[in-house]
Amino acid sequence: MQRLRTTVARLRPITATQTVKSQSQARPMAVGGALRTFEPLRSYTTSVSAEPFLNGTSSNYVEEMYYAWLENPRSVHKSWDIFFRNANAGVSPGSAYQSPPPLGGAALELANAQAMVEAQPNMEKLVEDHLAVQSLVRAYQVRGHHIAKLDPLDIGVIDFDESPVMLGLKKVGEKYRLYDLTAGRFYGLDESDLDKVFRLPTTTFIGGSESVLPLREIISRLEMAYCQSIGVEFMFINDLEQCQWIRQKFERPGVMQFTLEEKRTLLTRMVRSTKFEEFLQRKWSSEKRFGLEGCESLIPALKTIIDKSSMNGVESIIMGMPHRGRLNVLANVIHKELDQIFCQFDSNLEAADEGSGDVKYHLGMWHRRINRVTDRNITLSLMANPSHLEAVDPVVQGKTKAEQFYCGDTEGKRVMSILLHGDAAFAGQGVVYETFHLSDLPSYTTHGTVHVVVNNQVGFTTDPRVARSSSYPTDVAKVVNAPIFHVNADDPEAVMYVCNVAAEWRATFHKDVVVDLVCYRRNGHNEMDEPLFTQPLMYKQIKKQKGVLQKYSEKLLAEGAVSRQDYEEEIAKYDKICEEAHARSKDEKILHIKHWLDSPWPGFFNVDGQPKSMTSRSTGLPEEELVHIGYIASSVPVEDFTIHRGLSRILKGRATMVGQRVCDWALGEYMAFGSLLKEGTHIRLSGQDVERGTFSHRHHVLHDQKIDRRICIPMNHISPNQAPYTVCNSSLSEYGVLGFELGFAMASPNALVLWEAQFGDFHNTAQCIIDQFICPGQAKWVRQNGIVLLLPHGMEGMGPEHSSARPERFLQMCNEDPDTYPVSEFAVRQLYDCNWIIVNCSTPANYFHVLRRQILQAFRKPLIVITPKSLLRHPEAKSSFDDMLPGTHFQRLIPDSGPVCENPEAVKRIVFCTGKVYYELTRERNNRGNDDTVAIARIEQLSPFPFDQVKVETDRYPNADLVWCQEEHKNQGYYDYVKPRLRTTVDRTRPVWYAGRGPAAAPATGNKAAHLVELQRFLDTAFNLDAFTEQS
Ligand SMILES: Cc1ncc(C[n+]2csc(CCOP(=O)(O)OP(=O)(O)O)c2C)c(N)n1
Ligand SMILES: [Mg+2]
Repeated sequence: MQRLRTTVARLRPITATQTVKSQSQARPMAVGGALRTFEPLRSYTTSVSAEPFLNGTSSNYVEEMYYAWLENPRSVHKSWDIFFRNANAGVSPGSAYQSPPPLGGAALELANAQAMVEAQPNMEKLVEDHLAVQSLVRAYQVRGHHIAKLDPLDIGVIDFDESPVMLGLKKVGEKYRLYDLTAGRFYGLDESDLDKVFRLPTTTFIGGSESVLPLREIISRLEMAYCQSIGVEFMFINDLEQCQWIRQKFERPGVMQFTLEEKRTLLTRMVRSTKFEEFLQRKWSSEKRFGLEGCESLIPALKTIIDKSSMNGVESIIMGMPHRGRLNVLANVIHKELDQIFCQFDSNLEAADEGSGDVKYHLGMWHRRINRVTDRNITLSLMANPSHLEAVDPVVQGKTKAEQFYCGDTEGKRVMSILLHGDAAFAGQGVVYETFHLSDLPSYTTHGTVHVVVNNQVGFTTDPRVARSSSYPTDVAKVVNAPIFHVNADDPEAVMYVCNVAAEWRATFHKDVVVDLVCYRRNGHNEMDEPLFTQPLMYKQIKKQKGVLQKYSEKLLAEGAVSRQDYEEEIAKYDKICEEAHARSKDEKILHIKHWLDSPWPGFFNVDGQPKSMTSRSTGLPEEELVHIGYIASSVPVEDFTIHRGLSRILKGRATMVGQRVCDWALGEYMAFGSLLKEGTHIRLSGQDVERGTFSHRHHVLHDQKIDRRICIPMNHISPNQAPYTVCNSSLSEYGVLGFELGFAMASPNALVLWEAQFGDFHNTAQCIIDQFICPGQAKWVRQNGIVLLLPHGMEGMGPEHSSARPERFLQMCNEDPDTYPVSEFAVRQLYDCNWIIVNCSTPANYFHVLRRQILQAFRKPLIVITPKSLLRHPEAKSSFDDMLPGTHFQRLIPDSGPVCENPEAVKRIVFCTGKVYYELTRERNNRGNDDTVAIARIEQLSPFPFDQVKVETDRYPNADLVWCQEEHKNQGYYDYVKPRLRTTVDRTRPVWYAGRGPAAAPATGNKAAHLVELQRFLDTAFNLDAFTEQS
């Protein structure tokens, strides 16, 4: 705990009389004076290289002169010319100076030379002193945050890699000399220089309108700007304009002054934030609520960001946040009715909606209101989220992107996102990094997110010392050059200031920014936890800590900014509001989860929130439309565009297929996308390498072979009034990108949003999005979502990776009862009741239909498509246009239409299968000549299970035994899912046999020969009509 972060404790303010009256900001300095002295000096072993002379990072007039000299050595005085030449040659600044050559006639030359020799020591000292001042300024800008008074508890758990910055006066002999602990060096300035006046570098704004200041004042102002309640971390940003912008926001004298009205508003917000938690504590002392105590200034912080953003034209803000302070944010930021929040504490409340619901501190909310400060409309939505910390981050980004997209907000001026984080989660969860990496990608950027970290310096029971390796929990943000504003949350005015700057930063540069609210957690992790078990010293300190409201109200009362009576009235007023809401909440008997919806879809459902139709329309298309889309898919619809020769062949092949009225997989997908676009449905396909397609089959983006970055997307040339098509290669992330697409799909039901995994097994790094959002989203949050997952799958002898999309996992999470034959066999009803749809199509036509059905049906369910690899080019995996014409549908089951139909009674076996193995089975059947004794039926839609259609097949072949055949290992694939359902279908009157690989730990063998042996073995079993006789 006592791992001190700075030497601040060793320093004491200098007492030397000040010769210049401080012009610094009106805010008082906590240390009392500008300079600190220290003795004895700690010895530092860390060697930090001193800043090299003229290294380009120090920009003052010397630097300007240096650049002028670089361009033209004659443009500067000769003495500087020599100085720079020597310095450039590696001579140290102190030795770089040489007297210049004589300038005039002999006598003059002599006199001048003499004068220069005499002036030399002064000149040298002058240059060195200015460089020293410049370094000093820079040291504060770079490392001032290390000694800012950020921690309300002052227990400093931050451990900096570098020695802490500390400027002070070190006693050397009789003199105090200015010393930089970090650099481990003297600045060449001493006490006697404190009252000397220095020209300020152009890289600082501390002078305000003055260009020169005494050294003492320079230091004082730097301390004021960088070492009070705000620690600004920004010098890693590699953009001079942005650095200058930040400098002027924090350095300009007097920037942190607030009007009386602003202070009162701030106090009111603090009252609400504090009293809300107190009220909950009073009423429900034994309920978990993950209160905000210790970080009450979060509420004014968020409100400030919202006010400022609204002022800058933002109309909609999408927020994501974890448990801490969530109820408070709902009440005081989103303005959820208090009675609706309070009634959530009543465990007897009956649920009015379908689904299992969720706990109160996970629910979302959507609210449009007038922003009182700006008098403009603003929509706020807080996304529902699971317990999994940070998982909601990419989802918020995706939803924000979608809203920006739908309102044509290409620069993020109208829609923005705010993400809240805990300190432990922000540092620990990889999805934070993945989300940051989306922030500047063209198809994923939301043009800047404001991140707010509730940095209470503890995660559950774990200290930061063992929870992260970085100094700050926010270091991850540096990867995108986001400025980080650390602020002591016990200083509400400082909090308000940085939040204003953060919102302005976002509005100006459209880049991410982080506000790190350094605070504490007054209670345990939740209100039931005992924090003293694990954080004894910290909590002793916390127990002594005055609440921030008390501190701030005392400050305003002392300043006379507010009267005691007004303050007390404000408290009483809010208490009354809470009490009245509490009384109303008791009348609530029913809990409507629908009232907690974060993404309403106006107009999509009927007034009762039900689908407008429960019939299934044909998903087929007229022939001329298929031909037209086929033509686009096989052409380059722009002039003078040179495509690769190999691609020309592919396009020619497509044209031939269109001529023959058939589709392969890629063309089937083209037909589905193209027709939906034409009908006005936006399509967004995202994932790694999706533009070309991992298997080089898709080619939705054509690249001009002669002109760099010239591309053509034929899918956007289908028809003049079509919806736009977005196809985007993503960053190499699954968790982040799938979360993003899920969020995009939440914004509107009228878009087909697809995420494709490079190989199906990679979806497991996005498991959290699948398990926590996609699978149970509707049950938890009554929120439908039509996202499509394309998961390449298939055992092709390519080894254990890349073989399995793990269909068993998805199937295991279906909400359907395997032991009950559905009362209603109505396919649409089944779809409506399921939590997600899982298909493994064996034909391009069926893939085409299922994609179209996804949009044409009147409700939304996630669709998991187990997609093929070798079938993309399999000569038999083609569909005739006949299977895609008007009147045709997605086939949940494809029955055998071969010779077995002629005499079904003679059929000895029905082999049920799904996906690619069908082609292996038919080939084997042909080879064996079993065409009239073994029927093969393909279950194309695994979930919801087509009980009715399976029954038709089992009834059709009354003398056949039932076999499930799969290429996956027995403990994987579909067997465990299908078997009980087949048994239920036949009322358990017939056994279900298994033909496939045995159980295994890995999805596939790494040995191609072994793969082929396994394949042949299970095909033998599938067609050996005696294979199961002994077992029966
Ligand atoms: C991904 C994930 N892992 C673990 C947890 C369990 N958990 C809940 S809160 C918490 C501590 C969070 O600490 P921090 O992020 O600092 O937030 P705080 O509670 O301090 O506000 C943990 C580990 C979780 N919710 N999510
Ligand atoms: Mg924490």
